[in-house]
Amino acid sequence: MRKARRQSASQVASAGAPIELYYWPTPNGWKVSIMLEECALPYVVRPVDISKGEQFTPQFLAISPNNRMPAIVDPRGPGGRPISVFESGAILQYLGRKTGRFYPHDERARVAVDEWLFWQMSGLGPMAGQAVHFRRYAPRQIAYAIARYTDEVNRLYGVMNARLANREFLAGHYSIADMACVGWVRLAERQGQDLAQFPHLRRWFETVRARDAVKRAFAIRIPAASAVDMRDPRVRAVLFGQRAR
Ligand SMILES: N[C@@H](CCC(=O)N[C@@H](CS)C(=O)NCC(=O)O)C(=O)O
Repeated sequence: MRKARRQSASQVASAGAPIELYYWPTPNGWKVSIMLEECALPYVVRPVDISKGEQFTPQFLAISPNNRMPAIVDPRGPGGRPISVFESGAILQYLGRKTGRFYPHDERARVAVDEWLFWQMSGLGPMAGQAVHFRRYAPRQIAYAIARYTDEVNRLYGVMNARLANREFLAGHYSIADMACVGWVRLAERQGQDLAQFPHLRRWFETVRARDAVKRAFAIRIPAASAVDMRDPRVRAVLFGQRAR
């Protein structure tokens, strides 16, 4: 794990110990960089090069036992002591509780945010991930698998589109639920989706991605990530066919 070259405004603005963000530029990583930027929390990016297997180092597994990024270490956690958090949904909720922002206290409003956050975690993310895998990365094109996941993502986009027909954001007000979804919709084309079919979803996507914090989060560059070639057998051996260790 190396330090990112670029530091955003909120990273340099505060003199306090920053939150460490274990990160690679994917939709799951973007969720957390967006929330950190939205809350102007000081943070430092610790790239985890998942194409090289850095997610399997003992140091990383100690904070993220599922060998997946993102994860965070907050040096000023509960009781003023450090805490690590893995799973992007848990991180968003933690940061929401810590800052009191984008995760309402009112129980009805919080339930709505949780519904759409869990919907993303259990539906949109995994299904879109599988759609991309079978459309782009599988060693051969399997029509049944491509149709199954592309159709399911299409259904999920339809659910979001209907939800957004009469409200600005997924849970009413802008929240961690929107942050969880926007990175996936950003990659709609790779999932075989056309936003022209979903006008309310497209309006929401344009609104969310135009936010300054979201722009800053999407602008974080990890040069090694741009250089990854998913056809490289060494990369494929790391990422695909993982079994219990
Ligand atoms: N449910 C996890 C999923 C995270 C996840 O799938 N991360 C991927 C990149 S998007 C990863 O770290 N992959 C490493 C690997 O496959 O070994 C979360 O939301 O945090």
